[in-house]
Amino acid sequence: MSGTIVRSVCPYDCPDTCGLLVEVKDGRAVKVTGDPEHPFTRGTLCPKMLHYERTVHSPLRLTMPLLRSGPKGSGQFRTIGWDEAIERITARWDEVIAGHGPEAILPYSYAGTMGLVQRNSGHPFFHRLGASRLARTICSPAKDAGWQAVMGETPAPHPDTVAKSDLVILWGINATATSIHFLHGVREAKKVGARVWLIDTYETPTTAAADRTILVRPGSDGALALGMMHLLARDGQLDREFIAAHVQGFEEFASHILPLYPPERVSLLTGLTVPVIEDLAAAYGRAKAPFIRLGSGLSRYGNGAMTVRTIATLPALVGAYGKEGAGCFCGVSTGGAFALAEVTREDFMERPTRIVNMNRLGHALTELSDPPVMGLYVYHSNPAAVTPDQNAVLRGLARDDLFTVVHERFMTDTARYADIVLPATSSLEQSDIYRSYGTYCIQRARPAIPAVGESRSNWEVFSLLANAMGFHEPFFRQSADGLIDRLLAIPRPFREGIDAVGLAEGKGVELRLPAVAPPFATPSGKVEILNHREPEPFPRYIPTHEEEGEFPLRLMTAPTLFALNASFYEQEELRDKQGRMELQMNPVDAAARGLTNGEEVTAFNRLGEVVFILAVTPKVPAGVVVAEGVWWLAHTPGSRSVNALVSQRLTDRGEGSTFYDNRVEVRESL
Ligand SMILES: Nc1nc2c(c(=O)[nH]1)N[C@H]1C(S)=C(S)[C@@H](COP(=O)(O)OP(=O)(O)OC[C@H]3O[C@@H](n4cnc5c(=O)[nH]c(N)nc54)[C@H](O)[C@@H]3O)O[C@H]1N2
Ligand SMILES: Nc1nc2c(c(=O)[nH]1)N[C@H]1C(S)=C(S)[C@@H](COP(=O)(O)OP(=O)(O)OC[C@H]3O[C@@H](n4cnc5c(=O)[nH]c(N)nc54)[C@H](O)[C@@H]3O)O[C@H]1N2
Ligand code: SF4
Ligand SMILES: [Mo]
Repeated sequence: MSGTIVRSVCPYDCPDTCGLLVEVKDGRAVKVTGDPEHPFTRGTLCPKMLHYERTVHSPLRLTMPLLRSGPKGSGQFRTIGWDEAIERITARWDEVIAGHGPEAILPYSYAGTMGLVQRNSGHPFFHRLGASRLARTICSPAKDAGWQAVMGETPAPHPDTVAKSDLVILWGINATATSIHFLHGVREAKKVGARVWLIDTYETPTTAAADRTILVRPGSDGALALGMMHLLARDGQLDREFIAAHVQGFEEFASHILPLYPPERVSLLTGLTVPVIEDLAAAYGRAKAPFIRLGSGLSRYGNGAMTVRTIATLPALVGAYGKEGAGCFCGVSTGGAFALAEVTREDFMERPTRIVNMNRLGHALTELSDPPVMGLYVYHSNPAAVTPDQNAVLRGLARDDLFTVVHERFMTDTARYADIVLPATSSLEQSDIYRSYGTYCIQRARPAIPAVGESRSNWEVFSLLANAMGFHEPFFRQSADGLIDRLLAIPRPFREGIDAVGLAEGKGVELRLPAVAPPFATPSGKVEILNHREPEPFPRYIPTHEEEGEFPLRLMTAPTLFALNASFYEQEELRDKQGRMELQMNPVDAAARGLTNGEEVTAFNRLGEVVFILAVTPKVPAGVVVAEGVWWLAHTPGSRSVNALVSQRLTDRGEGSTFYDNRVEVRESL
């Protein structure tokens, strides 16, 4: 190697939050590898990040601010300078505020970068402005709500403890795509005899990591968990001692709820046969240390929070919580590791402003009044692609009276609708501090290369905007590194005794592990099967939005191995690995419709129509179709991508997205 090696962090919305080694030559990143010293990465990267330098130095990178010169959506722009861009933005915002008040301005951001400073740097600015706030609930608030209803703030076990398990259930997670480093521990467990079950709605690539894969009817996992608990109780496989000491409400649950879920009924609800349900329950009951790794897919339904709540109840019945190698891993919450309020600055808000749910952007842009949204500022998110009800979102973005600014690395589907596009730095060009939602690591990154073109980081742009808007708080004039230093100067129990030298050197270091053992971090100190703070006191099976629906096929909007949400589509090689934008369908469903493999088909429902290339495969059960990836419109066979088929309905708790709770019919494309 002839370049310099610089440590960095994978900025994407992935539970692994890998440590990177970046080889830099003449100010360019030439090679990116996994950091062998990072405790979770252990030197390997996923297929998406193997050539991150191709994203960072892509010829498609935006390098100059742009001003729209054609109709919205046409992608016609001319370059302008930063001064002009900032002047135009603030002048137009002044007009919007004069006419409609500051709440007519809506920020829209999510997780293009996960670094705490860059990700949250718009909050202080928009709080100070008095803009509408965004409820950032597109990902997994229902999962959090479900977990919290039972376990409160109880932390997740260390992900590596899965290696000590003798039964691993990968439940609604395509870990090969979405958390590949977690499988390291799973392989360790297998080496010493653990069995691995995968529960999904179709045969994902993660099937290869499992001894046994079972496919449930979409959204029915809560019923499966109830069926398992019914059998554990019937067969005397309960940990009575643990229940007596550490569980709230079990007796009532056992007498009122569990009798409602005999295997025959659960078979009807889940589509699994009685013997499969019996096998799973018996394996779970027999295991010494059963470990559930719960994904987010099954929480993106009208019953998503209740499903997670029900599954979170299961380990309590066999005393798996607090036992090494056992329990349930939903995700790590290390928010407490940093004083994040120092970044988000809610105190800059004069009064609590309106909150708009990000899943309902289509509604917000087309129907909201009092005030209507007149100014939209999008940063590190691509709502034209990733947000439910694409047709409503695009109708909104096409409004001539809407002033849209998009801060992006690429000319995304959303950026095409902007009045002004601002070029964004990539993670290798900016400073940040990262925590993770899948590991207990934190890591600091400093720029590895100079900014590409005239691109600027989120933090820098908000500093410019704050200055131009006349916000005189010194907060807006500090550097991102200054703010990171400040965060690190505020002590937190999570960071006590950590490897501060390693952290300063840019290494991934582990936080102090919180105890998972009882008493649990719930109001009662127990696992709360009974929870009176919830609208429903006990877990039970509730139907999905689309339990019965007008259209016959249930649509899975699943992740792909070769992209992350709508990111990585700039890399042609990764696109090629996905092939074309496919819809996977069972041979029986294809035959019934006279459809053949490889042809163009149109999937449709009340919300829209999307053209896919049909992939006929037995890996998908009859009655289900699967569309992996969130494609950019430029690469689709038609004019829309999958989220044109996804509704703006929300989850039972947490106001989350319901990406998986939709139905379609499919016909040959004309
Ligand atoms: N390669 C890749 N990695 C990613 C992402 C990506 O798009 N691609 N996205 C990132 C993001 S933002 C997130 S939030 C995480 C999410 O990663 P996960 O936690 O894995 O959740 P999902 O990706 O939503 O869905 C996982 C699986 O749930 C299955 N599923 C859907 N409905 C049901 C159901 O009713 N029951 C069961 N048992 N299974 C069901 C889907 O088929 C899918 O295989 O991954 C991150 N990592
Ligand atoms: N059909 C379907 N839709 C989905 C999902 C799905 O599985 N299926 N997953 C859903 C989930 S779980 C999530 S979390 C959302 C994710 O939604 P998003 O967070 O919007 O999606 P990403 O594609 O991860 O990132 C958006 C953009 O951020 C830009 N970006 C990256 N770094 C920076 C930066 O430092 N500054 C700026 N200004 N821009 C930057 C990237 O170029 C990228 O275009 O998508 C949701 N949508
Ligand atoms: S596994 Fe996740 S964190 Fe690691 S390199 Fe891939 S996307 Fe980044
Ligand atoms: Mo997500």
